[in-house]
Amino acid sequence: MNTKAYKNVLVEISNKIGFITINRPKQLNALNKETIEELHEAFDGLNLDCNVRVIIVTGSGEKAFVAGADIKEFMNFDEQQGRELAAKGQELLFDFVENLTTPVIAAINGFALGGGLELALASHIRIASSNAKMGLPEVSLGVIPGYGGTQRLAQIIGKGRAMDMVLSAEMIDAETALQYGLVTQVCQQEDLIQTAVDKARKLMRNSTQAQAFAIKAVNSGYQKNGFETEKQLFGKAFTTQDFKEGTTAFVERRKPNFNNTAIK
Ligand code: DAK
Repeated sequence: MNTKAYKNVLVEISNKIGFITINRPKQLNALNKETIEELHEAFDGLNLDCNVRVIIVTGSGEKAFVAGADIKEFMNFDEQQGRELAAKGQELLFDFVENLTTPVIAAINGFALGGGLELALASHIRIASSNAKMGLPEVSLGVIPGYGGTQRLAQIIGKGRAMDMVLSAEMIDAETALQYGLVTQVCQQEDLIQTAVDKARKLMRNSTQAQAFAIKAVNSGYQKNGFETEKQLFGKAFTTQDFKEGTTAFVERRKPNFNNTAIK
């Protein structure tokens, strides 16, 4: 067994499975810039390692997979920084994971919100524990999903359900996620990693080369301009008063007071 530890991410290889654990449990594994960079390195390393046939990504602790991008970090970004980080984040992590040649299973062990759900959406297979809660709360913060969520959620569960989740900012539970096809399996939290390992073992019976081709073929049907539009509008959201209000309200633990009479 090999292990490599970063500051915010644990990496381990066991029986041809690469395990990545996002390890900021006190912040509910929120994705700051450093964690995104470490995740990029970790995924890249495992993908290039011939001994690794499947990657399982999960969150540390019992409460969260990832509770979103780190709000405290991005709340002071301007339009340019927002657009750049959206582009960089997508390139380094979300598009990167989606296009890996090694199958990636997201083992969703609790809250998967915002950027956390977007990471799960970029993964090839999603399995959730029964306590998991999933959602894209961005519009409650005055911003929109910026890591591919507006595109991948609709691709996976359909436009109608995606619109409902994105516009309401509401979370759904694991059973609803299963019914929507957002995840393909639900199990008890204590069984989650074993369930993901069992799935990984099943994947390993098949041709790695063919799986790499299949990932590419499936993804190629979804390459559209929507991702570009998402990046631009995400950046634009950073110029609004509502974004400042939404993120400040989160930090101050109060409800946001949006100026909803403003001209759109
Ligand atoms: N960022 C930073 N800290 C977070 C966090 C987050 N997303 N989520 C939780 N935390 C921190 C809390 O602030 C708290 O820290 P302390 O106050 O103890 O220092 C700690 O984690 C524990 O959280 P709570 O005390 O709030 O725990 P509860 O059980 O009461 O609530 C919760 C759990 C998951 C319901 C709640 O923490 C929550 O609502 N969290 C925020 C969920 C959320 O809105 N996530 C962000 C969605 S927006 C970008 C591209 C994409 C994005 C961003 C940027 N660029 C290209 C720039 C994506 C944005 C999002 O993900």
